[in-house]
Amino acid sequence: MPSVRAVFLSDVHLGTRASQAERLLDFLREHPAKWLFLVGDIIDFWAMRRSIHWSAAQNTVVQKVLRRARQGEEVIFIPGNHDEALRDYLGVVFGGIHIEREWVHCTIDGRRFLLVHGDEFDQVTCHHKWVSVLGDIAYDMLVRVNLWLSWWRRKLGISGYWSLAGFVKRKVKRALEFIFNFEQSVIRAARARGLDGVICGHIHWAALREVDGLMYINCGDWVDSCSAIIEHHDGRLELVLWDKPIKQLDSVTSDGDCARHVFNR
Ligand SMILES: [Mn+2]
Repeated sequence: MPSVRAVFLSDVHLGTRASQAERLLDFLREHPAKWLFLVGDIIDFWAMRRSIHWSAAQNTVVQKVLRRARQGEEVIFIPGNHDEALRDYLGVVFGGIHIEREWVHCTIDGRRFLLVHGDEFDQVTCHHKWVSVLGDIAYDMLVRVNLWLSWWRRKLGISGYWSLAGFVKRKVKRALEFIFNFEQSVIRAARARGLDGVICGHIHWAALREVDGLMYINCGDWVDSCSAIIEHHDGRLELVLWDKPIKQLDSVTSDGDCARHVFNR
């Protein structure tokens, strides 16, 4: 029996240097499943128009996915905006992989989830993958850097005060508003369809929590956070961060201890 019932991945961005293909391979190896859902932006055709970075590991990711489909795993690919070229092939099955615009996944305990990439709910046209929240220490550091900046501004005869921390705070506030609006609109879509929640990607911000009585689940990404959602055999959904040391990547790993962070639910 596979180790989990379902695996949900999004935003792998194959074809770019940032894609964490080795880590993904390591994760996939340990998570054979009955269902494999690729929730968009798996291959970054946008970036590949400018330049292509296609490593051996990225090749292996494609091979492994095809192999899993061949060996009977149900593989569903929901194209995102970066692989929207594949949206011309909705309903098509190739290599055992089903291309779908959206999907409703039913967990073993009977909950029904809307699967979409999520770009259709993105109110802002530009792509917010840089989103991050600063902690107190970073804020403190910014204030100090700003003192130094102000000193230089005075030296250079630039008038007026400009706050770096203020600038970052405005940015973070806008980022948080963006995430909030995104969550609200995907949840609204799931509610309109009478479902129990949504599983999406797109904003590179992994999440698994209740929003207004429905489940908001985001797969995160394999560019920065290396996160995935899994469904256990009892229907329990879990957010997994795959940030354990990989031997091929750094040979100086201390004890090979699995730093697999498990979030609630
Ligand atoms: Mn996207």
